[in-house]
This record gives sequence, structure tokens and C-alpha cells, in this order.
Amino acid sequence: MQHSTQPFPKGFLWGGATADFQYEGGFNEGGRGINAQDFVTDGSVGRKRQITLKMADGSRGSVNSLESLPEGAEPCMYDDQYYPSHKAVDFYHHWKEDIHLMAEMGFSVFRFSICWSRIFPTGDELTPNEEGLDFYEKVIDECLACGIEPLITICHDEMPDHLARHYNGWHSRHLIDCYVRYATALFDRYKGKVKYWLTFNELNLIHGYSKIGVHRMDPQTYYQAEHHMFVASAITIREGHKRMPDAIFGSMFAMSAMYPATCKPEDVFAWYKQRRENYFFIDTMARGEYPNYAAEIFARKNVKLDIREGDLELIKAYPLDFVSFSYYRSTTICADHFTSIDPIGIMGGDTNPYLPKTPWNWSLDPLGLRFVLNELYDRYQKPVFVIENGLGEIDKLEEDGTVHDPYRMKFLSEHFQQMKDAINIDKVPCFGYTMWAPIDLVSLGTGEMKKRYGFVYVDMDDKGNGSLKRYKKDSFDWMKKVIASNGEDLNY
Ligand code: BGP
Repeated sequence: MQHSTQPFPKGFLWGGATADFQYEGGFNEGGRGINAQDFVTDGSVGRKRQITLKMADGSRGSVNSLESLPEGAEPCMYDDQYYPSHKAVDFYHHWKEDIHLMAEMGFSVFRFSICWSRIFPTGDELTPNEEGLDFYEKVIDECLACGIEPLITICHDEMPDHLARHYNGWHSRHLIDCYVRYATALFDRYKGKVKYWLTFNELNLIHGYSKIGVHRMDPQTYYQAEHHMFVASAITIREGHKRMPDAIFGSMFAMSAMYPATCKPEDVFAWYKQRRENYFFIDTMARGEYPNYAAEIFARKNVKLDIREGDLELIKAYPLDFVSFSYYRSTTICADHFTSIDPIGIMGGDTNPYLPKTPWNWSLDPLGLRFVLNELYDRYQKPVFVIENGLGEIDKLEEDGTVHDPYRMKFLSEHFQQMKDAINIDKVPCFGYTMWAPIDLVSLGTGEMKKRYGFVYVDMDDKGNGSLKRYKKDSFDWMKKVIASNGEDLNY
């Protein structure tokens, strides 16, 4: 296969991505309100993360993040449980040090998310929490002083617990007003400083209470909640453009590649339909209208949306300016035995027998990134941004403070080559890359710390023990070299 030996285009944005509840901590500091993510325990591959509950009869219970809450049960924290969001890896107190490490690597962009309940502790207040706004302003100012563009995810899989508990989260239209008030408070404060914004994270990756606040996990509830998020995103883009004419807006979608398991027509058609289940969310937000195939999905899943006057016009008038996505792996779809792992029927698929896997069973597929970049640009003709990509691996901190991670350099080098090929050979206008996650942080899927992604090792274990000291891994200097050559030199 032909490969590009040219560097990336001039001005290409290089950086890293994080999310507040996996990175920030400080859960009871600075006036932050309790977040729906604060009830989610740690876990592992064989032990799913749980939302701990007080059951209707007062007893203790729990459900995993894909399940409905039992009737009358309420999320509740217990002292003998470890909740990773509370401390995470303490960016709240390490922000300056971490930003300087990113600057040392030559980052030109840092994607982070703002914690909604740090700005509006319950979500129902009419004025924002000044301490919260101030914290992120310091982060933004430090980035700018270091030559790093801040790229903000307004809402990354989280929300004030009050809105989840009392309104059934995004199932309620009330959330549209709360979210727009929150987003516009950010715009009013950070305009002139922040150009790149994402309204949501991975709307096509299913999680329940902790992410979108819903108590029941069924298609009717889910798609109704998503409809409200589509409307909220559209209004937010309208308000954002009004206040910040230079700003551009995206939303992030989980777009790891998907292939038919074989060339049997049944497998190919099953793949096509499953990919569309996934594309439904980005199709609606990027094209500005529900796709024609939504009718088939809604009929099959018995969904009847409550769409109010003006909703569809808003979605149409304010679509995404650019398309951003996460890419980690690829899966295969087989007609015979596809079963979704979520109750909505979106996620699922098998591992690809042709590909090596990580200890977490994620298939490594660099070419899949080129495939997805082409797929997305063909579909929308909007600029694209690789907003999450990285390798979760087990790293070892040596006694002398070094960490040798050749597997990470290999992974990134191969993915960068494919991204370069997509840009320079296929002519896909991809304008940036933010690696997940430059500083080690807590895994979303398993709540573990040992699934590490960073260029920087953080001394903390799966239960939150450790000094939180930061150590540069070998990949740190390698990334510095890659960025300095604007991706021309990918050798490791
Ligand atoms: C994405 C999320 C991130 C992140 C990443 C890696 O889906 O947007 O928050 O965590 O996946 O997944 P994990 O942490 O499960 O390894």
C-alpha cells in the first residue's frame, strides 16, 4: 500500500484529550455540586462498574451503568466504596503542572471537559458558580500562555445529579433550558479565548443514569432523551455563533470501525444496518435532520418521539460545523449471532480475528482509522477532527522513575501514518488530533487506573492509592519529536 512521506498540513493541531470526571477530582471543592458520575464505583473487565443505590425498602443495592434503576431506588454513596470521580488523578490541583507537561511536548491543542455541576451545582440555579468559572478560566489562560488552544467539551457523559434524580435527566425537556443556560454562561465568560467547542461526547455510546440521567433504559426513553440533546445542541450552536462569530462547533461520536464478518450478503447487510444504528446520531446532528432510516429504527423499537413545534427547524438550522470522533479499534458484525450489549441495540460486535488485541480485548487496527476518516468525510463533507485515539495498556514504573512503553509509540506511529495517508493521499480535510489521554487517568469503561493511556505516568492504583506524582514515559519524548517534525518523523 502506498504511504505518504510528507508531514501533516501546516497548522495541524496536535494535542491530547481528557474528561472531567476521569481526570479532575476535587468533587467537593470549589462549590462543585454532586454529579451523576459520583455514584459510579471502580470495576474491572470481569466486574462491571456499579451505580450504588438505596433501594425503595432502604436496603443497599446497585446496578451497572446500562441497567434501569429499580422502582423507588435512588443513587447513594457508601463509605466503604471507592468512587473514582471523587479524586480522579487530581487535575484540580495539578492543572498547572499538567499543562506545562503538555506544552513541553509541543501541544497546540488541549481538549478537556467542563464539569456541569462545577458551574451549576444542581443545574437549576439561574446564575453560575463563580469559583467554578474561575477554575476553568485559569486553565484556559494557562493553555493560551503556553501556546495551546483550549478545546472544550461542554458535556462529557456527565450531569448534575439533581437534574438526573428529580427530572429523569435528559428525558425531560426541562434539561434543554438548563443546558443552554450552562453553555451560554461558558460562552459569555470565555468568548475571545476559546474557539473550538463540542456540545456532547459520544451520544452514540450508550450509558444510562450516570451519563444522561435517565432512570429507565429502554429505547423509548433513550431516543426521547437524545432528541432533547439534539435540540439543546442546536440552540447552543445558535447562541455560540451569535456570541462568538469565530468559534466552531462539533460534537463527538464513537466511530471505531465496523466490518462485515464475511462477504456473505447477510453479514454485509447486517453490518450495514448496524453501522447505521450507530450513524443515526451523527447523521441527525451533522446533516441537520433525522435520516430517512430513522422511521425503520423507531418502528422496530416501538419508539414514538414527542417532537414539539420548532424542534426540527432548530436541528436543521444549526448543524455541526465539523465532525469529530473517537477511534480506538474495530469490530465485526455477523448476521447469525449479533446481540447488542446494551438495551437500546446500538453497541456490539465481535473482535476481528485478523488483528492483535490489547489486554482489554480491543482489536488494534490502524488502517481502520484511515477507513473511518474517509467514511466520515464522504458522508458529510465537513472538516474532521480525530478527537480521541490511544492505547490503554499496562505500564510499569521502574525504580529509577522511567516507564518504557514501546507498544504505545508503535500504536501511535501506525495510527499517525494512516491519518497522514488519509490527509495527504485521500485528501480528507482532517485538521487536528487529540490523543486520549496525555496524562494517565481513570478508565471510563472499567474504572481502573491500570488501563493507562498517557505520555505521563501518574502514581495511583486502582483504588486511588498513590502519590499522584507525574513521571514522563519514553513516549513523552517521542511525541515531542513527532510534533516538532509536524508528523514527518514517525520513527520509534
Ligand atoms: C471514550 C470516552 C472516554 C475514554 C475512552 C477510553 O469512549 O469518551 O471518556 O475513557 O473512551 O475508554 P476507556 O476509558 O474505557 O478505556
